[in-house]
Amino acid sequence: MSQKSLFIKHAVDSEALLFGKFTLKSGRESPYFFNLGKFCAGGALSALATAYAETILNDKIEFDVLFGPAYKGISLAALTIAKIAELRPELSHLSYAYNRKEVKDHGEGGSLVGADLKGRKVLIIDDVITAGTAANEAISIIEHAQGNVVGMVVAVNRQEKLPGSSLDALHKITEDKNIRALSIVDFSDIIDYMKPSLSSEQLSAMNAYKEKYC
Ligand code: OMP
Repeated sequence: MSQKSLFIKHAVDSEALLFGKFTLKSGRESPYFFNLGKFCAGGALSALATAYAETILNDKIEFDVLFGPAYKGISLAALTIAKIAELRPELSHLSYAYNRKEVKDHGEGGSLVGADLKGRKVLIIDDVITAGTAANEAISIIEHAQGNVVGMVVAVNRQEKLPGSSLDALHKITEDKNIRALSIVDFSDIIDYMKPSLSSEQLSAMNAYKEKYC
């Protein structure tokens, strides 16, 4: 089974990938939803970390720090950087960082935790990209800390085109910044893999959504 198919199978088994009617952050009504929070069992999380780690390693992207934006990105960055060290011990020096949503005014203070970002090559890890709002916020945080963003990896690229652009948010943002765009799977992979298991209504809703927004 390919890495993409295996990931989609895990997502369906964990009920992270659902089909029906869902309202997105953008207000759009979508026939599918990917809820990464459902990867909560140890085995599923290990498979998730492997899928991210292999996507990153196969790309051969060079980076120093894996940055996971709060909240969901935090555990993703920790799990994935540990999995990379497990798969490739020579990369054990790579580290991770994340932001807090609330600035801490005691102890070490500040809103960034983990590896220093200043002057380092930073790869952003996140769950899903739709309109790119979360991605742009993460880029601002890293640039403010004088880190150099070198790429972005997501589990699911929903491939929805930005208004007035021929590109989806992941490719528009990464092309504008001249950085790498990585995803474990895209919306089109989900349609391909799920085709035999969806009802004809579900499949036509998925194709209609793709036609309208992608
Ligand atoms: P953007 O910030 O618009 O790119 O949307 C990404 C965010 O939308 C994710 O981090 C989630 O909070 C949420 N989301 C999902 O988790 N899964 C989906 O399938 C779709 C969305 C969404 O609302 O667009």
